Amino acid sequence: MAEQESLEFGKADFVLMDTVSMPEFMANLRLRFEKGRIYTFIGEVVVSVNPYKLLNIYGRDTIEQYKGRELYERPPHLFAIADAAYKAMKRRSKDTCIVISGESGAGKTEASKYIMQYIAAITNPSQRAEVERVKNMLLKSNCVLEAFGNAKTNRNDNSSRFGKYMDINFDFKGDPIGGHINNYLLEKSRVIVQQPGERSFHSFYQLLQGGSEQMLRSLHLQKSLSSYNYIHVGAQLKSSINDAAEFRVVADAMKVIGFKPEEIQTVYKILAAILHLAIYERLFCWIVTRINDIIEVKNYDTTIHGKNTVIGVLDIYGFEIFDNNSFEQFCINYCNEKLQQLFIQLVLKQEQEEYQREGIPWKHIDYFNNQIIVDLVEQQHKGIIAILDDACMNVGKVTDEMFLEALNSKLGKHAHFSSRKLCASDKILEFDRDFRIRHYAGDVVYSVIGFIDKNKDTLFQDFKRLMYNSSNPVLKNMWPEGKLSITEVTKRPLTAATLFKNSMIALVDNLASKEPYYVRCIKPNDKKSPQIFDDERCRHQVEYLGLLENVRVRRAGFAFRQTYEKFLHRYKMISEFTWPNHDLPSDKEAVKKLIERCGFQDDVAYGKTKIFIRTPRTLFTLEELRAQMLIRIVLFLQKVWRGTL
Ligand code: AD9
Ligand code: MG
Repeated sequence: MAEQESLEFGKADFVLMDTVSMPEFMANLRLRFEKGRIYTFIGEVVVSVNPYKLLNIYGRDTIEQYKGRELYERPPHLFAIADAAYKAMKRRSKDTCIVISGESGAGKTEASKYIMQYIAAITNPSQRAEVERVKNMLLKSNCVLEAFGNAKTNRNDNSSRFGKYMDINFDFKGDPIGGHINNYLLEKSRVIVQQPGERSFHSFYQLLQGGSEQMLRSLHLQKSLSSYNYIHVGAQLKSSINDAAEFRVVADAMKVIGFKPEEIQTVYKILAAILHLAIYERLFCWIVTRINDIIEVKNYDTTIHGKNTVIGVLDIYGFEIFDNNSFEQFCINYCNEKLQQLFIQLVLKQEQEEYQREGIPWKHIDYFNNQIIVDLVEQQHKGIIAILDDACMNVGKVTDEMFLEALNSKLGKHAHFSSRKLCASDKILEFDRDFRIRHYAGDVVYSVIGFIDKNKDTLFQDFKRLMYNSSNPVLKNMWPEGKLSITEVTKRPLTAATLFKNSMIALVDNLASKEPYYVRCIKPNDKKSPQIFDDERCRHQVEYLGLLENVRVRRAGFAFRQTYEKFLHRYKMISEFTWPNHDLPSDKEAVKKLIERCGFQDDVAYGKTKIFIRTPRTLFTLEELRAQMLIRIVLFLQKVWRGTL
């Protein structure tokens, strides 16, 4: 449990609440927010509330306080969890991942950047030039991807319009040696249409505001933003964004990462071309591929250097409800359902199932399992994506309305699906346009308009061939399908929704194979204000994120578990009953004896095959005892060897 700060700041770990209730949870969250304590633990999960102001808690001195310390030793912070993930990776050669979730504007992207900065700051103590170069590239890649993949929305001035999962690879010394970025479904329709109050991607404004006169002239662009259809509305919006300054930062970052001058020039040429022509996603994917080419680990010989381990950081678009929700929001919200399901699987479900399996006394804790919504979207043959694909496969003209009709007839009885046709009295829904999904985080009304076209995602083959035949190697690279023969081309490509579904399933499998750490972000108000803690909005997020259930499971639960055999293997030197071998009837009996000997019997439970330890402190005391015994054993052996015994 977290080191207690003064109680005037509230409880540093929700596990310490007197009673686990929503009012007490909210009172603690509010108190801490008002006192500038934006982080609170639930065991190893960090709950973060967006402060909407710069806090002086990310500097070198704070980093030093967290470096190498155990999670519970310091007040809650992103650095504590980053350090825990790093230690698990280094000490136990475990691949770990940090999953950051929360709705749009809750602070995920900022959190991911602080985590990366922390990892960069604590690694490479010997200042190896190559490692420094890698670290610099990894950090700078954020800035480039944000320029091309983020935009001002009504929820967030710097909203991620793509999902990002970044692996950082480490060598046996624990220093970063490379990385890899997976990007998920860019909201490319934003290039052409933006909702009132929103902008297109930052990159366009940066180029027009920050590019030199000469550069703009060579690209046949005018500095006046109002000349361009796609961006002139967004350009009139007031915001805190300084596009001209950002242009230089991004151009510099591309240079540092290792983009060649002619590549950077082509990027801007294409950006200029897009202002006349509907191809941005290709450019974005090419930039990600190019960064990956440069940052991927090369020439790592595991036989010489040992295992190459990974910390993954996931920062994906948050759950969102707009006035007008389309195919993109449908994908984004489905993605959030998948991540919530992973959290349930890992933190709530598996935990409870293990206690049951091991016969540990356990009072079941109820929680809402959103698997039913995940199935509604992704189930084969029956889910919304399957129904959408069916509609797209039909020969002949299929309209969005016909797709809605198919949804109604196949999903009419589903508890989480409705449309105006099915509940005629519902005034919010348009008759032949909208359907509603009851998501884990709230109801969202989607307009079917554009679903079919966006799912088919057709780019004419002639156009791809034209691009492939370009004399510019960068352009050629972006359209590899341009070289396909007619017969290959007529094969039906996977639809956008199915591709997205497959990438989500792969992402969740990947995360589930690693040791997960969680940051759960909360947005305190919808006004981007550092002063307002909107109780209603926060309570809603605490509810749907399942945080109270998380506290209950954690409180009833055990921080550490290990099979009796492995536990003995590690700690048997602590007790004379178990060292060097025990003569008790079973390993379980031997572990019991050892635990009683140390006086920890009140902090453990004995399962069928595993010992469960409630508080981390007990484990750390065991570790200390083990270290002391090892020193004594080594000294003893030295004496034996020297013959001085
Ligand atoms: V979205 O799903 O990409 O639309 P995020 O990523 O959850 O969203 P983001 O990290 O971009 O939100 O945070 C939104 C804004 O809140 C930032 O631009 C900052 O102005 C502000 N913010 C977030 N976290 C912090 C923080 N730790 N300190 C100060 C913060 N400001
Ligand atoms: Mg973001």
